[in-house]
Amino acid sequence: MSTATKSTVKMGKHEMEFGSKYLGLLRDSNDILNDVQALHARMDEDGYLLLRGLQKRSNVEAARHMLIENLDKNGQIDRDFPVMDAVVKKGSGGKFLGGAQAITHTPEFLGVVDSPEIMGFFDRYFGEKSLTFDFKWLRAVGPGDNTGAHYDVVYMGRGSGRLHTCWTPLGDIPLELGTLAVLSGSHKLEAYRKLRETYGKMDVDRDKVQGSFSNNPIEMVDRFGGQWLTGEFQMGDVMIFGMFTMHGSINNMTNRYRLSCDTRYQPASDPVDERWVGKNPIAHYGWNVGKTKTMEEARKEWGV
Ligand SMILES: O=C(O)CCC(=O)C(=O)O
Repeated sequence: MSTATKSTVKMGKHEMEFGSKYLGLLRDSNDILNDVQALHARMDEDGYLLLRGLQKRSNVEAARHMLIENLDKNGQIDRDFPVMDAVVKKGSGGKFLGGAQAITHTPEFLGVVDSPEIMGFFDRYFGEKSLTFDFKWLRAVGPGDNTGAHYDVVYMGRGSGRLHTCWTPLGDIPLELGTLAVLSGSHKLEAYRKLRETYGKMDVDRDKVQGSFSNNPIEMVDRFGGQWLTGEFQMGDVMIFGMFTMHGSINNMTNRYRLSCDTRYQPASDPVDERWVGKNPIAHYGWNVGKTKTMEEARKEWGV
């Protein structure tokens, strides 16, 4: 089980208490790490795999250093504090660095997300050679920020049905820094079926709808069931989940950057979503371009 030092967390404007029906702790799957069948059964049951210390801590530390040095060069770090604490300079805020190849294609960064540890894990998990997208999602999440609840399929659903996300903390992340949270049950509970068949069929570039389903975690549990799960993370840990596991993150309540990346893996023999591979991946091209339907409007149409 994960540990937690706080008894409540906030996601957007909403507070949730550990031990209530809304919030619990993630469980890790290290006990079954070498049993591929058990890992698949666990993924099917929980919708995620938390693997502690899968990556080498020294590799993650090197990527963290490189990233903070880059933010510092960019004037985003408050130098009144130790630089490696990544305290956000006044006037700077959160930064999405997805696709910023000057950072995401450095040996330090690739040394984590393309490491033999993670590629080897997915080779074993899929029972065949795996590949990872060339596009890498990287986040420097600023004070007060969080990510709303969503399924990843709406952003990258054009290729393999076996695509998985791997969320990697680039630093030790206590709850107050804003950890990843998954909505257990959202990948398979019957109450989520309509949601999976409407929202889950959407493609943000084709349909021009906002991508995030909700920033109200309480409403989701009350309407559809399941429970939000989160916990503290250390460098080396990874969270792996499928395209239909609803997830988001809790608020960063500190003055520091929460640094993490999310990268994608699939069997190499499966079709690949063309937006995310190649020397200069196309990435999103229609999302938030021109007239965009709000999620509120779309949800009304879908009846969810
Ligand atoms: O790190 C976050 O805040 C969100 C991560 C996410 O959405 C993902 O891993 O797909």
